[in-house]
Amino acid sequence: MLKNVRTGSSTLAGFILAEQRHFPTATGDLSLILEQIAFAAKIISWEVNKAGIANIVGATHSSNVHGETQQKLDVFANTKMITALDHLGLLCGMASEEAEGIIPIPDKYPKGKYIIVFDPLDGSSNIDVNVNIGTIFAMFKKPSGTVGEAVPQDFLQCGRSLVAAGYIVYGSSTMLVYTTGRGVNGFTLDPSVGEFILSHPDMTIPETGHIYSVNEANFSKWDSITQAYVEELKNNTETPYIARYIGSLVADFHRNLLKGGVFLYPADTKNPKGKLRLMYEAIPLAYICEQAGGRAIDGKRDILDIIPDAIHQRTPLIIGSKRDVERYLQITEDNRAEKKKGSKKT
Ligand code: P6P
Repeated sequence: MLKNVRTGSSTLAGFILAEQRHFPTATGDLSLILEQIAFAAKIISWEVNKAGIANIVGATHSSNVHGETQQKLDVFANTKMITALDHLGLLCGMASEEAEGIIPIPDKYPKGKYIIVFDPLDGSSNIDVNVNIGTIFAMFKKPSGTVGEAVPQDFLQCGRSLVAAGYIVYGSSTMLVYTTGRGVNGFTLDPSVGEFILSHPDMTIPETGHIYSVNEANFSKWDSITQAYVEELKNNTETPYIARYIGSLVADFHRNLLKGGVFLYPADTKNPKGKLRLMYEAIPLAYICEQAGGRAIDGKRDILDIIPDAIHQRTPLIIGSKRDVERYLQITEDNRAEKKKGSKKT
């Protein structure tokens, strides 16, 4: 339980240092990386909030590794994250949605023991219509524990090995939410002083919610389990659910974290492995969600138990209030039992 914090008067830097005291072997490396991420977030927030004026909105003429047209802010945010971190001597490699391979630490800088994966600006297709977007990050230690350049295999760790995860949501205000394994805390940027201030201490997601977030235009592409699950949410007479879907993962997740509910981007016939990215979208949000008392699965397994095969691997994602997510597993189990019973009769 979080003690001795004063909401509204604790800066992110002060909070990070106070938290560090709970890790006796801490050297301060992770704390500095987190503060540099916050520094990059402030710069990205500034650009996002003036995008329409500075003509930084809109697409570049380039596309990322996935063939998606890169928005100018995508490229800007990616660059800011890299340059805020690459010279610290605390990281041995980075991976980003905006880069095909791993991003090496330049030779002129020392290497450290941490690895970071991030989506510099998720939901960027919403930039032009002024809808909330976000940055997502997750951090691991280099598996062998030695320093030196990270190799691709070093990135392919399951979420249970995470040392930190967080996101920044750029909306009506800019919020940074993160965990290092001792609960989840949220900080709101006060632009008048340029500081992230503790505004949401010890965030917990309600055990069950009344919000479901999914793109129902894909209904006909889902499997029968997913269709039955969403139909049940819509027709739940005990606690009527409402539909809220922004089409920006960080914004949809953040609302459900605060209010309770479930977000799902299931596999479908168009995206049989799911649309969202495992390493730098699902795993960090799953870590945060579990730390806040929720749950995150790919439809069968906990997201945090999945060992990635590739940095840009996609996954189905069902994430949010524990009981809402577990209902999906229950429907899956019931369906399996029905089929088994049916097969015995024939
Ligand atoms: P759809 C944004 O492009 C994104 O990657 C996530 O932020 C968001 O949750 C999802 O895709 C929206 O996808 O197919 O519903 O537009």
